[in-house]
Amino acid sequence: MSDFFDTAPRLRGAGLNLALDAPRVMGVLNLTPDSFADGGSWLDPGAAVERALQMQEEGADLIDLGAESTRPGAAPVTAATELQRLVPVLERLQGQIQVPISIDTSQPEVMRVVIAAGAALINDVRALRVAGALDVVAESGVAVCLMHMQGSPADMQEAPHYAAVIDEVRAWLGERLLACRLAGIEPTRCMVDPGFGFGKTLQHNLHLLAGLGRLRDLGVPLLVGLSRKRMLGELTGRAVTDRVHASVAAALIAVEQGARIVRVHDVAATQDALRVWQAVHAASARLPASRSAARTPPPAADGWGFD
Ligand code: HH2
Repeated sequence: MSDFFDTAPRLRGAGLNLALDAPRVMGVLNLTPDSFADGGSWLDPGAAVERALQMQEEGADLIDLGAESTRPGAAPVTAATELQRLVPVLERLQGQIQVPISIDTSQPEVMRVVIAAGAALINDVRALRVAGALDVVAESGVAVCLMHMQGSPADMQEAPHYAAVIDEVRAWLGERLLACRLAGIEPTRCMVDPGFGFGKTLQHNLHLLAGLGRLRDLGVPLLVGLSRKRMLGELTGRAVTDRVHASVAAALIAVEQGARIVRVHDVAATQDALRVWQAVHAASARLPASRSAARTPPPAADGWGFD
Protein backbone atom coordinates (compact mmCIF):
# COMPACT_ATOMS: atom_id res chain seq x y z
CA MET A 1 0.00 0.00 0.00
CA SER A 2 1.42 3.37 -0.94
CA ASP A 3 1.18 6.44 1.20
CA PHE A 4 0.67 9.73 -0.54
CA PHE A 5 2.49 11.51 2.20
CA ASP A 6 5.65 9.77 1.06
CA THR A 7 4.97 9.91 -2.65
CA ALA A 8 3.34 13.31 -3.09
CA PRO A 9 3.91 15.81 -0.30
CA ARG A 10 3.83 18.30 -3.16
CA LEU A 11 1.64 18.69 -6.19
CA ARG A 12 3.82 19.37 -9.18
CA GLY A 13 3.02 20.33 -12.74
CA ALA A 14 3.90 22.93 -15.34
CA GLY A 15 3.68 26.24 -13.48
CA LEU A 16 2.83 24.61 -10.14
CA ASN A 17 4.87 23.38 -7.20
CA LEU A 18 2.48 23.36 -4.27
CA ALA A 19 3.66 22.16 -0.87
CA LEU A 20 0.97 20.12 0.84
CA ASP A 21 2.58 19.95 4.26
CA ALA A 22 -0.32 22.01 5.60
CA PRO A 23 -3.94 22.13 4.48
CA ARG A 24 -4.48 24.39 1.48
CA VAL A 25 -7.54 26.41 0.56
CA MET A 26 -8.88 26.61 -2.98
CA GLY A 27 -11.22 29.58 -3.45
CA VAL A 28 -14.24 28.99 -5.72
CA LEU A 29 -15.14 31.61 -8.31
CA ASN A 30 -17.93 30.72 -10.72
CA LEU A 31 -18.30 32.88 -13.83
CA THR A 32 -21.76 31.50 -14.48
CA PRO A 33 -25.33 32.78 -14.31
CA ASP A 34 -26.58 29.60 -12.59
CA SER A 35 -24.09 28.11 -10.11
CA PHE A 36 -25.91 26.91 -7.01
CA ALA A 37 -24.07 29.15 -4.52
CA ASP A 38 -22.60 32.13 -6.37
CA GLY A 39 -24.36 32.03 -9.77
CA GLY A 40 -24.69 35.47 -11.34
CA SER A 41 -22.44 37.21 -8.82
CA TRP A 42 -19.26 37.24 -10.92
CA LEU A 43 -20.46 37.45 -14.52
CA ASP A 44 -18.84 40.84 -14.99
CA PRO A 45 -15.09 40.23 -15.57
CA GLY A 46 -14.15 43.26 -13.46
CA ALA A 47 -16.16 41.96 -10.50
CA ALA A 48 -14.67 38.49 -10.96
CA VAL A 49 -11.12 39.84 -10.94
CA GLU A 50 -11.84 41.85 -7.79
CA ARG A 51 -13.26 38.76 -6.09
CA ALA A 52 -10.21 36.68 -7.09
CA LEU A 53 -7.88 39.30 -5.63
CA GLN A 54 -10.00 39.48 -2.49
CA MET A 55 -9.78 35.70 -2.04
CA GLN A 56 -6.01 35.89 -2.52
CA GLU A 57 -5.92 38.57 0.19
CA GLU A 58 -8.00 36.33 2.46
CA GLY A 59 -5.42 33.57 2.15
CA ALA A 60 -6.54 31.41 -0.78
CA ASP A 61 -3.70 29.16 -1.91
CA LEU A 62 -5.34 28.56 -5.30
CA ILE A 63 -8.31 30.06 -7.13
CA ASP A 64 -10.65 27.74 -9.05
CA LEU A 65 -12.46 29.46 -11.94
CA GLY A 66 -15.52 27.69 -13.32
CA ALA A 67 -17.65 28.55 -16.35
CA GLU A 68 -20.11 25.64 -16.28
CA SER A 69 -22.48 24.94 -13.43
CA THR A 70 -22.49 21.24 -12.58
CA ARG A 71 -25.23 21.49 -9.95
CA PRO A 72 -27.82 18.71 -10.06
CA GLY A 73 -30.02 19.13 -13.14
CA ALA A 74 -27.63 21.47 -14.95
CA ALA A 75 -27.28 21.15 -18.72
CA PRO A 76 -23.78 21.27 -20.22
CA VAL A 77 -22.56 24.47 -21.87
CA THR A 78 -20.50 24.72 -25.05
CA ALA A 79 -16.74 25.16 -25.06
CA ALA A 80 -17.27 28.52 -26.77
CA THR A 81 -19.47 29.72 -23.89
CA GLU A 82 -16.94 28.57 -21.30
CA LEU A 83 -14.14 30.37 -23.12
CA GLN A 84 -16.21 33.54 -23.51
CA ARG A 85 -16.59 33.60 -19.73
CA LEU A 86 -13.06 32.52 -18.80
CA VAL A 87 -10.67 34.26 -21.17
CA PRO A 88 -11.40 37.92 -20.27
CA VAL A 89 -10.95 37.10 -16.58
CA LEU A 90 -7.76 35.11 -17.14
CA GLU A 91 -6.33 37.93 -19.25
CA ARG A 92 -7.05 40.54 -16.60
CA LEU A 93 -5.68 38.37 -13.81
CA GLN A 94 -2.31 38.01 -15.52
CA GLY A 95 0.27 40.08 -13.70
CA GLN A 96 -2.16 40.80 -10.86
CA ILE A 97 -2.56 37.44 -9.17
CA GLN A 98 0.22 35.50 -7.49
CA VAL A 99 -1.59 32.29 -6.52
CA PRO A 100 -2.01 29.50 -9.07
CA ILE A 101 -5.19 29.45 -11.14
CA SER A 102 -7.17 26.25 -11.48
CA ILE A 103 -9.85 25.86 -14.15
CA ASP A 104 -12.93 23.76 -13.47
CA THR A 105 -13.63 22.30 -16.91
CA SER A 106 -14.05 18.98 -18.72
CA GLN A 107 -13.63 20.13 -22.28
CA PRO A 108 -10.28 19.62 -24.03
CA GLU A 109 -10.78 22.71 -26.24
CA VAL A 110 -11.19 24.82 -23.11
CA MET A 111 -8.25 23.15 -21.38
CA ARG A 112 -5.93 23.90 -24.31
CA VAL A 113 -6.75 27.63 -24.31
CA VAL A 114 -6.69 28.19 -20.55
CA ILE A 115 -3.40 26.33 -20.13
CA ALA A 116 -1.88 28.56 -22.81
CA ALA A 117 -3.27 31.53 -20.85
CA GLY A 118 -1.48 30.45 -17.67
CA ALA A 119 -3.76 28.00 -15.82
CA ALA A 120 -1.69 25.71 -13.61
CA LEU A 121 -4.30 23.11 -12.69
CA ILE A 122 -7.22 21.45 -14.46
CA ASN A 123 -10.02 20.55 -12.05
CA ASP A 124 -12.20 18.10 -13.93
CA VAL A 125 -15.46 16.87 -12.39
CA ARG A 126 -15.56 14.30 -15.24
CA ALA A 127 -12.04 13.07 -14.42
CA LEU A 128 -10.63 13.48 -17.98
CA ARG A 129 -13.26 11.14 -19.49
CA VAL A 130 -14.22 13.50 -22.35
CA ALA A 131 -12.40 12.38 -25.50
CA GLY A 132 -9.12 14.26 -25.92
CA ALA A 133 -8.91 15.54 -22.32
CA LEU A 134 -6.29 12.99 -21.19
CA ASP A 135 -4.06 13.96 -24.12
CA VAL A 136 -4.28 17.71 -23.48
CA VAL A 137 -3.29 17.29 -19.84
CA ALA A 138 -0.57 14.74 -20.67
CA GLU A 139 1.02 16.96 -23.31
CA SER A 140 0.77 20.23 -21.40
CA GLY A 141 2.38 18.94 -18.22
CA VAL A 142 -0.14 20.67 -15.91
CA ALA A 143 -1.50 19.15 -12.71
CA VAL A 144 -5.02 17.74 -12.55
CA CYS A 145 -7.78 16.98 -10.05
CA LEU A 146 -9.82 13.88 -10.94
CA MET A 147 -13.28 13.92 -9.37
CA HIS A 148 -15.72 11.04 -8.96
CA MET A 149 -19.25 11.42 -10.28
CA GLN A 150 -21.96 8.79 -10.75
CA GLY A 151 -24.03 9.74 -13.82
CA SER A 152 -23.98 13.27 -15.22
CA PRO A 153 -25.08 16.56 -13.66
CA ALA A 154 -28.39 16.30 -15.57
CA ASP A 155 -29.38 12.99 -13.92
CA MET A 156 -26.93 12.25 -11.10
CA GLN A 157 -29.31 12.91 -8.20
CA GLU A 158 -32.24 10.89 -9.64
CA ALA A 159 -31.37 7.55 -8.01
CA PRO A 160 -27.74 7.29 -6.94
CA HIS A 161 -26.91 3.74 -5.95
CA TYR A 162 -23.87 1.99 -4.48
CA ALA A 163 -23.40 -1.39 -2.84
CA ALA A 164 -20.41 0.02 -0.90
CA VAL A 165 -19.87 3.68 -1.63
CA ILE A 166 -16.31 4.10 -0.33
CA ASP A 167 -14.98 0.98 -2.07
CA GLU A 168 -16.68 1.88 -5.34
CA VAL A 169 -15.49 5.49 -5.34
CA ARG A 170 -11.98 4.37 -4.46
CA ALA A 171 -11.91 1.73 -7.23
CA TRP A 172 -13.29 4.23 -9.77
CA LEU A 173 -10.70 6.86 -8.87
CA GLY A 174 -7.99 4.20 -9.01
CA GLU A 175 -9.06 3.40 -12.57
CA ARG A 176 -8.89 7.06 -13.55
CA LEU A 177 -5.40 7.32 -12.02
CA LEU A 178 -4.38 4.29 -14.06
CA ALA A 179 -5.81 5.88 -17.23
CA CYS A 180 -3.74 8.98 -16.44
CA ARG A 181 -0.60 6.94 -15.89
CA LEU A 182 -1.11 5.08 -19.19
CA ALA A 183 -1.58 8.42 -20.95
CA GLY A 184 1.70 9.71 -19.52
CA ILE A 185 0.37 11.81 -16.62
CA GLU A 186 2.59 11.09 -13.61
CA PRO A 187 0.90 10.56 -10.21
CA THR A 188 2.84 13.53 -8.81
CA ARG A 189 0.63 15.72 -11.02
CA CYS A 190 -2.62 14.15 -9.81
CA MET A 191 -5.10 14.70 -7.00
CA VAL A 192 -8.39 12.89 -6.46
CA ASP A 193 -11.74 14.03 -5.08
CA PRO A 194 -14.66 11.80 -4.05
CA GLY A 195 -17.12 14.35 -5.51
CA PHE A 196 -19.49 15.19 -2.67
CA GLY A 197 -23.02 15.62 -4.02
CA PHE A 198 -22.19 14.23 -7.46
CA GLY A 199 -24.49 11.21 -7.69
CA LYS A 200 -24.70 10.72 -3.92
CA THR A 201 -27.43 10.81 -1.30
CA LEU A 202 -26.91 12.43 2.09
CA GLN A 203 -26.03 9.00 3.52
CA HIS A 204 -23.50 8.34 0.75
CA ASN A 205 -21.89 11.73 1.41
CA LEU A 206 -21.72 11.09 5.15
CA HIS A 207 -20.16 7.65 4.66
CA LEU A 208 -17.60 9.11 2.30
CA LEU A 209 -16.69 11.89 4.69
CA ALA A 210 -16.43 9.51 7.62
CA GLY A 211 -14.31 7.10 5.58
CA LEU A 212 -12.28 9.64 3.62
CA GLY A 213 -9.05 8.27 5.09
CA ARG A 214 -9.63 5.05 3.15
CA LEU A 215 -8.97 6.93 -0.10
CA ARG A 216 -5.43 7.70 1.04
CA ASP A 217 -4.07 4.44 -0.24
CA LEU A 218 -4.66 5.72 -3.78
CA GLY A 219 -1.29 7.37 -3.23
CA VAL A 220 -2.14 10.93 -4.28
CA PRO A 221 -3.43 13.96 -2.37
CA LEU A 222 -7.14 14.37 -1.66
CA LEU A 223 -9.12 17.47 -2.57
CA VAL A 224 -12.58 17.87 -1.06
CA GLY A 225 -15.45 20.21 -1.96
CA LEU A 226 -18.28 20.42 0.56
CA SER A 227 -18.74 24.17 0.64
CA ARG A 228 -22.38 25.31 0.92
CA LYS A 229 -23.58 22.04 -0.61
CA ARG A 230 -27.08 20.60 -0.33
CA MET A 231 -26.01 17.98 2.22
CA LEU A 232 -25.21 20.83 4.61
CA GLY A 233 -28.65 22.30 3.97
CA GLU A 234 -30.21 18.90 4.67
CA LEU A 235 -28.31 18.63 7.95
CA THR A 236 -28.91 22.19 9.19
CA GLY A 237 -32.14 23.23 7.47
CA ARG A 238 -30.36 26.37 6.24
CA ALA A 239 -30.54 28.09 2.86
CA VAL A 240 -27.52 28.10 0.58
CA THR A 241 -26.67 31.69 1.58
CA ASP A 242 -26.55 30.69 5.24
CA ARG A 243 -24.25 27.67 5.27
CA VAL A 244 -20.91 29.25 6.13
CA HIS A 245 -20.65 27.72 9.61
CA ALA A 246 -21.64 24.27 8.38
CA SER A 247 -19.17 24.61 5.48
CA VAL A 248 -16.31 25.53 7.80
CA ALA A 249 -17.12 22.57 10.06
CA ALA A 250 -17.21 20.25 7.06
CA ALA A 251 -13.88 21.57 5.75
CA LEU A 252 -12.26 20.98 9.15
CA ILE A 253 -13.61 17.44 9.32
CA ALA A 254 -12.31 16.78 5.81
CA VAL A 255 -8.84 18.03 6.77
CA GLU A 256 -8.91 15.96 9.95
CA GLN A 257 -9.73 12.96 7.76
CA GLY A 258 -6.74 13.62 5.51
CA ALA A 259 -7.85 16.10 2.82
CA ARG A 260 -4.93 18.24 1.65
CA ILE A 261 -6.95 20.86 -0.21
CA VAL A 262 -10.44 22.13 0.57
CA ARG A 263 -12.45 23.85 -2.17
CA VAL A 264 -14.49 26.64 -0.55
CA HIS A 265 -16.51 29.77 -1.25
CA ASP A 266 -15.72 31.31 2.15
CA VAL A 267 -11.94 31.61 2.17
CA ALA A 268 -11.39 33.86 5.20
CA ALA A 269 -13.65 31.85 7.51
CA THR A 270 -12.07 28.57 6.41
CA GLN A 271 -8.53 29.89 6.83
CA ASP A 272 -9.32 31.07 10.37
CA ALA A 273 -10.58 27.62 11.32
CA LEU A 274 -7.58 25.92 9.72
CA ARG A 275 -5.18 28.19 11.61
CA VAL A 276 -6.71 27.00 14.88
CA TRP A 277 -6.58 23.37 13.69
CA GLN A 278 -2.93 23.71 12.71
CA ALA A 279 -1.93 25.31 15.99
CA VAL A 280 -3.56 22.51 17.98
CA HIS A 281 -2.08 19.91 15.66
CA ALA A 282 1.41 21.37 16.12
CA ALA A 283 0.94 21.51 19.93
CA SER A 284 -0.25 17.91 19.94
CA ALA A 285 2.90 16.83 18.11
CA ARG A 286 5.00 18.55 20.82
CA LEU A 287 3.29 16.84 23.78
CA PRO A 288 5.46 14.24 25.54
CA ALA A 289 4.87 10.87 23.90
CA SER A 290 3.13 9.11 26.80
CA ARG A 291 0.81 12.02 27.64
CA SER A 292 0.20 12.69 24.00
CA ALA A 293 -0.77 9.07 23.43
CA ALA A 294 -3.02 9.10 26.48
CA ARG A 295 -4.78 12.32 25.67
CA THR A 296 -4.88 12.33 21.92
CA PRO A 297 -6.02 9.35 19.95
CA PRO A 298 -4.16 9.10 16.66
CA PRO A 299 -6.13 11.33 14.33
CA ALA A 300 -8.25 9.50 11.78
CA ALA A 301 -6.10 11.39 9.34
CA ASP A 302 -2.87 10.15 10.85
CA GLY A 303 -1.40 10.87 7.46
CA TRP A 304 -0.70 14.33 8.81
CA GLY A 305 1.90 12.64 11.01
CA PHE A 306 4.72 13.14 8.50
CA ASP A 307 5.23 16.76 9.48
N1 HH2 B 1 -18.03 20.87 -6.75
C1 HH2 B 1 -18.54 21.72 -7.66
C2 HH2 B 1 -17.82 22.10 -8.79
N2 HH2 B 1 -16.57 21.63 -8.98
N3 HH2 B 1 -14.75 20.33 -8.25
C3 HH2 B 1 -14.20 19.49 -7.37
N4 HH2 B 1 -12.97 19.03 -7.55
N5 HH2 B 1 -14.89 19.08 -6.26
C4 HH2 B 1 -16.15 19.50 -6.00
O1 HH2 B 1 -16.74 19.08 -4.99
C5 HH2 B 1 -16.77 20.40 -6.94
C6 HH2 B 1 -16.02 20.79 -8.08
C7 HH2 B 1 -19.90 22.28 -7.43
O2 HH2 B 1 -19.81 23.48 -6.73
P1 HH2 B 1 -19.86 24.94 -7.38
O3 HH2 B 1 -18.75 25.12 -8.36
O4 HH2 B 1 -19.89 25.93 -6.29
O5 HH2 B 1 -21.26 25.00 -8.11
P2 HH2 B 1 -21.72 24.87 -9.62
O6 HH2 B 1 -21.32 23.52 -10.13
O7 HH2 B 1 -23.21 25.06 -9.55
O8 HH2 B 1 -21.04 25.94 -10.41
